[in-house]
Amino acid sequence: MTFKISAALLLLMATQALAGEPISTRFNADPSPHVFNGKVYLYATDDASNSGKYWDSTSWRLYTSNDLKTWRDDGAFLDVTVFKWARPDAKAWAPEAAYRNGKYYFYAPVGGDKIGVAVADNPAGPFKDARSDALIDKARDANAGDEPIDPQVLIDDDGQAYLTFGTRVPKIVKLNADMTSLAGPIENLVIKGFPADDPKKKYGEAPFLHKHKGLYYFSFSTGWPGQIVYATSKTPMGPYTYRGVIFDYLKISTNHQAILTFKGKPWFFYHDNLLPGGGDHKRSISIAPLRYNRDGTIREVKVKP
Ligand code: FUB
Repeated sequence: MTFKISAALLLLMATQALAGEPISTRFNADPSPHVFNGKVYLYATDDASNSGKYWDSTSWRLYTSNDLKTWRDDGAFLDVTVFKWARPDAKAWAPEAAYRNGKYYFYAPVGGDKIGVAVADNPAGPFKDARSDALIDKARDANAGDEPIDPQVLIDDDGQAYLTFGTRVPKIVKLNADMTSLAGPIENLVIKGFPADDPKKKYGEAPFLHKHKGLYYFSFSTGWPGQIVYATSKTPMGPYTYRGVIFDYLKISTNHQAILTFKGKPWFFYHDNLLPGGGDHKRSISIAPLRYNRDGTIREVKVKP
């Protein structure tokens, strides 16, 4: 009995210590967590190497963990020069990764107007450009939107992959099975039912599409500053219906989330300004447990007293 109580207490303490704490002492942002081969790979924007005045880093950072408690900094595993079509000083923003058929794909917003895709045999790379041009190019693609950034990929149970991205107007497009080409037109993702009494409830950035018990959940930031809110649909392309808030405003200009199920439990990844010297451009990734209610709605994540 004594042992059982101690073990339960220890587990509780570990969970509490975990929630809301930066995973690293190095500035990082825009979490893109994935489980590959039983291990968590967290791809991120590198805020430590930016000027402190803007998000002008040119490389991405990788962290890995076997338990979500201890994190290893695997370094600047990739930078924008992997894409020969990109300017070497192009800003490297919120990344995404996906696995299919033995290959790992890295989706990279470059310069604010293009999304590149790189491919590797290993989740930590080395990655090489999977094409000779960008996967999404504002200047080339109809309906790519004003700012094609923040790519995120869902591979559905039937094998169809979807890419979402964009600021102010959320975009969604089907990918071919090669994961490196578009399988259809870029469409606006429609969200209905925003609360009429709150004009701040609208799409801003950070799209994230996931599936839970057969329902599609589309979460995103409402803007600058932004809350993380979500909408649901019975079909991946939508239309989606607004459902509520997952995570409240932060004291920084951006909010950017991801949801990962690891060992059967859902986790919420986000960034904040909690490290010493932190701020709008010096962010730090944290995680917290995510909970669904029985009716499928998501409980608001609270990490501060
Ligand atoms: O890190 C640069 C930008 O800040 C991202 O693309 C946005 O989602 C916001 O987090």
